[in-house]
Parts: sequence; C-alpha cells; structure tokens
Amino acid sequence: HRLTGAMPTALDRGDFMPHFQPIYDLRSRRITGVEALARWRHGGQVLSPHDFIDLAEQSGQICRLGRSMLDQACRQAVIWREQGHRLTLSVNLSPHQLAEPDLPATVAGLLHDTGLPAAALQLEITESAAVEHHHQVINDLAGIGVQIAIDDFGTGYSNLAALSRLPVRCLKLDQQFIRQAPTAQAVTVLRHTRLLCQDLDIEVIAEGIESAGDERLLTDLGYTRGQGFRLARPAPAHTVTQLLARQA
Ligand code: G
Ligand code: G
Ligand code: MN
Ligand code: NA
Repeated sequence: HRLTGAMPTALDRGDFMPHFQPIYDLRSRRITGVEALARWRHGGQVLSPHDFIDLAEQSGQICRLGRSMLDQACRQAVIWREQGHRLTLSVNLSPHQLAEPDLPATVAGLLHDTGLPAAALQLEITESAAVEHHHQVINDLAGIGVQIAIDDFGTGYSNLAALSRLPVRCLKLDQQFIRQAPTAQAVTVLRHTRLLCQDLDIEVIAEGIESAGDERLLTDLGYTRGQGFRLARPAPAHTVTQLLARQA
C-alpha cells in the first residue's frame, strides 16, 4: 500500500500528530481529561486512524507511531497542566505495543523526560488484548503508577474474571450501547455496567454521546463521565487550549 511506504518518512518528518477529544464530568460539564487520537498530515489532507492504523499494525510501524503519539501527547499534557488544568491524558495502545517487552521502561522514560506525573497518564487498551495475553506488562505499567483503561468495553471477549484481577482503573463503554438505546436490552447493559463498575470501584466513561437525549439517559443511569460529539469533537491542541481557557 502506498501509505505504508510513506510512513517512515512521515514519522521522521513529524507528520503524525495527536488531536485531542475532551472527556467531561457530566455534572459540572467541566473537562476532566483528553483522549489523544492520531492524525496524519499527508498531501494537504489530514488522515484519520481508519486510513492508517491497520496499515501501521500490519507493517510493524505501529510501535514507532505509538511512541511518537505518547511523546507528543505527554508534552502537550504538561503544557496544559502548567496552565493550571488538572487533566488526565488518555492514549490508545496497540496490542503490538503491549507485546514489546520494553514498553514499561519506555513509558517510565517518557514520563521522566516530559515531567508528566504517572497518575496523570491513562493508557487505553482493548479488551481482547487486555485479557488474553498481557497480564504481566499491564501489571508492570500499573506498577509505574499509570492508569489502565479498557477501551471499547462490551465489544470484545469480556472476561469479567480476568478483568477483576487486572489493575483496571477505568472502563470506556463502547458507543454501540448508547447508539442502540433506548432499546430495553441496551439500557439494561448501560445500567448494569455502571453498577458493575461501582461495585468493582472502577471508573466508567460513556463514549459516543451525540445528543441531549443520550446525555440525559446516561446521567439518569448514574453516569458521571462522558465523551462524544455533543460535548466536543476531537480537535487540534490549540482548539482544546481555547476550550480549557474558557472554562477556567
Ligand atoms: O480519531 P478516531 O475517532 O477516528 O479514531 C479511530 C480509532 O483509531 C479509535 O478506535 C482509536 O482507538 C484508534 N486510534 C486513534 N489514535 C490511535 C493511536 O495513537 N494508537 C492506536 N493504537 N490507536 C489509535
Ligand atoms: O476506539 P476509540 O474509543 O479509541 O475511538 C474513539 C473514536 O470515536 C474516535 O474516532 C472518535 O472520533 C470517535 N468518536 C468520539 N465521539 C464520538 C461520537 O459522539 N460519535 C461517533 N460516531 N464517534 C465518536
Ligand atoms: Mn480510545
Ligand atoms: Na472506544
């Protein structure tokens, strides 16, 4: 694929960058965190992960790309924290990154170099990758003090027993449930996931909030954290800086 061939040079030149999507406290409507989402400035366009993450994984370049995202996102998070915003930074990890034995050392090194406190970094991993193979590396990452979140929760091979044994701080409930609401089944999943998290003492973030109705349903069910186009779309750092300044 022509994009695969263009990746090494693009990485060298710094053409990959994170955009950031705010995560909100649904009660105060304040931003409590941001999720870094990779973008590629390529040929006058900005490409989204759908265009290149699979290619990066297949070609083995996802680790370098993931490291670059982590590095850039941590540096930006430090800038926001220096402006007085107490944010958690969430960064997506590919299963390939979890399979790299030096990931915990790499993350520790990045935190040291950037000055971002470990507790301010949340690493998002998908259910399948989390529960199948990578208990040791996940434990090591948690040992550094970073938060572990399970992304797209409810879509993978949920192994609740494994989940309760892992040092998981947060579940990000996949968009599909709020999309399917208000069917009775979807509302049941939303309600019980919230209760499960409460009982396991795990934070839960509802993803894909697109309307006032979505937001009302979730707050009625006791959700206090959310992310979605109704609240804010992914945007370049400077746009998020403006959003943060406005709520200060
Ligand atoms: O930004 P967007 O909403 O289009 O992201 C689409 C998908 O790409 C999401 O599932 C997200 O988890 C994934 N993604 C975005 N940025 C990164 C990244 O830096 N690393 C990895 N591994 N996945 C990412
Ligand atoms: O898989 P992950 O949760 O990392 O993916 C985040 C993706 O979800 C990004 O591509 C982001 O653009 C997208 N996203 C965020 N909020 C919404 C939303 O409200 N609706 C839809 N359709 N997509 C969203
Ligand atoms: Mn994510
Ligand atoms: Na998700």
